Parts: sequence; structure tokens; C-alpha cells
Amino acid sequence: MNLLFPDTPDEELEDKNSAVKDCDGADTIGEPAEHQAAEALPSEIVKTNASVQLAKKLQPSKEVAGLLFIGDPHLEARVPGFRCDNYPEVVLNKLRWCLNYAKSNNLQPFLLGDVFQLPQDNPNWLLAEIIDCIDEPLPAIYGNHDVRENFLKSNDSINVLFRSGHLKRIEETSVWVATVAGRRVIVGGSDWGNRLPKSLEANGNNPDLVVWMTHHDILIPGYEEGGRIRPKAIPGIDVIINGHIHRRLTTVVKENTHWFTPGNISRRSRSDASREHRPSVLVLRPPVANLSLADVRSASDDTADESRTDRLRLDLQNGQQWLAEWITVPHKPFEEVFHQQVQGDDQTTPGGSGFIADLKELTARRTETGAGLMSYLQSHLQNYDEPVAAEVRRLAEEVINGQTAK
Ligand SMILES: [Mn+2]
Repeated sequence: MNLLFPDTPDEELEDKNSAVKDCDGADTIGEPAEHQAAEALPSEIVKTNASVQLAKKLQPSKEVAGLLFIGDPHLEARVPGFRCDNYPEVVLNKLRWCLNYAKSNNLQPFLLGDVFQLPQDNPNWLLAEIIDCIDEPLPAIYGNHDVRENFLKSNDSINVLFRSGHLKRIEETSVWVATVAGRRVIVGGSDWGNRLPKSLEANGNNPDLVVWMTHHDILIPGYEEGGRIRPKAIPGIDVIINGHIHRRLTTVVKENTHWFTPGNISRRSRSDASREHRPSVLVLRPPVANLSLADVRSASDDTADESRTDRLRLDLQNGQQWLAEWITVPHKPFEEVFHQQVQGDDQTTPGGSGFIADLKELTARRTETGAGLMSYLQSHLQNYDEPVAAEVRRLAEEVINGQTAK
């Protein structure tokens, strides 16, 4: 069994979006986990009857003040879409900032998947830079972009980081367990394509907080177009934190399970959602002497974007309170990181001014990933017979990928 013990050397210690595979909903079955007094936390988990059951014991390890969750870095060596800055370095710097912030605030960082944009063939310099960022084993689940075939294979780049120990894979059978400001905490997770647990049984032990990381199409208001898994109460799990969705969404509370969608730390598409998105990480921590939660709004009231706050109070089933806090990751204004959309100056042109505007944009921008060309073709190939359109698409892919398209 893999268990994650920060700083305990005697123990072992995270688009392809269209390639959605079946991710089952988290059906609610079984009884809530019992909360009994116990002197130590379970040290391994065993899956029984589609539930995750905790067993054995472990010694609590290094104490941290809180947990910090990093959504979808999408590191890559190319400049994506209509980004006009040095994206590879900018996003590496965001990851560095997150890890440094965690370190200087005594928070344990976690990765919510999509560490990479491309699952394979990332240049070695990029892996080397990532390795240089990580000075403590970093717990992570993998996302859909991290794996080529919806499950981890040895040639996936993220596997190099798992094998080297820089990333520590979190899954049902490998959870992070530690003491956080005096509270006993378990952080587990389900990678892309793996089912969420239906319940989690503490098996006589008594964790103060159980968090589960996911990278799934969860049906949260604001993601109706892609959401497939309906949030439900999951007995034994207090908090679900989902990567995969690139914008921050409302917190959904189902009985005692809080569903968080913090959004990603990088902005990749030149969209309205991206324009409004403020890259942030999510921090969970219990109240301390100088931190009162009395005036902090309850997560169950986080229902409207217009009343958005960066601090919410979690009221757990065990009576404890925790603070969820969004920390803004330094970033430049949208207008500085994306090419400005070229506007047509001939809005009255018969046949659609968009054609002219898009043609101007195509010739003005030479995006590294061919985003301009593909966007242009997507908009205008519908005017051609399908065989012609298909051939144009094939040629475009050949040009962009530098190889013969299949
Ligand atoms: Mn993603």
C-alpha cells in the first residue's frame, strides 16, 4: 500500500477534452462513517463493496497549517491558442509561485490533474524545469491531458514524475494522511476515468477532515454543457475538490459533502469565461487563535456569482469548522496575454463580415499551435461541400503537425 507521509523517510511515500470516457456518478449508499475516538489514523485503505474502507494505523507526520490545491497547470513547451506571451515560462512561474506560497505559509500543496497539456513527447527541458520546481514530493492525481489513453501508461510524461518521486500519485489505494493544525486529515483522490467512491468508511478511526480530489465532468451550475456526474452526498467525505473545469464555479453542498470547483491557474482559451476567470488556488485550513469564522459566510450559501466571496466557512458533520479560501495567483490582465481579436471594419459586407475579420486575424497571427487557422476553418468550412472541407482539414492538420495526417 502506498501511503504518503510528508517528511517521513521510512515510509513510501494529479481538452483531449472531447475524449470523455465514462465516469460514474457517486451514488450514495451505505451508512455515514462512524466517528469514534481513536488514537491514530488509518494507514491504508481497502476497497470493499464499491466503498473505500480505511484500515490499519499510521503515525501522524509533519504538521502543516493547511492544504493548498492547484488546478490544471497545463504545462507545455508551446504557446497555445491565441496567447501572445511566453506561455511555457509564464505557467512554470505560476506553478513555482504556488509551491513557494505553500511553503512560506506552511501549507501542503496538491495537484488536481492536467499537469501537462500534452501527455507525451514533452521536451526534456520542460520536465527538468518541473523537477526543479518541486523540492518536496508533491501529491497529485492525473487528468485527461496527462494520459494518452485514459489511463496511465509508462510513456506518459507524468509517469516520469511519478517514477522519480517528484509527484506522488494519489488514488483510492494511496492517500495522504497527516496532521493539519492539530486536526487529522485524509486526502484521497480519483484520477481521470476512475470512479468516485460511493462512500468512505473510517473503520473506527476518526479523521477530522476527509478530502477527495477529482478530475471529472461534474455537473455544477455553470458547467451544464459538460457536466455528467451529479454532486451527491458521499458518506465519509467532507470535501470534493475537482480539477478539469477551467473556471471557478459555485460551491455545491449536498448534505455533508462540499463540492468545490476552483478552476485552473492558467488561462488557455481566448473566451469570455477565460476573460472573467481569476487564476486562484484553494486553501483549506481550520480556524486558529487569530482566525474567527463567525463572520465568514457558510459554503451552503455560496449560490450566486454576484455575491462571490473568497472565503467560505465549512460546517462539517462532526461539528468542526474549516475555512476555504481562494488565493489569487499573480497574473497579467487578459488583454496582455491574449492577442486582441481582430474586428472587421466592414460590418455591412454581404455574406458576413466575420469572414473578413477572421481572415484578417488569420493573416495577422501566426499562432504556434495553429489555433488561428483551425478557428478560421471551423467557422468557415461549413460553406463548402463536406469532401472539400474534409480535405482542407486534413491539409491543415498536416501543416500544423508537420507530418502526414491520417
Ligand atoms: Mn484541464
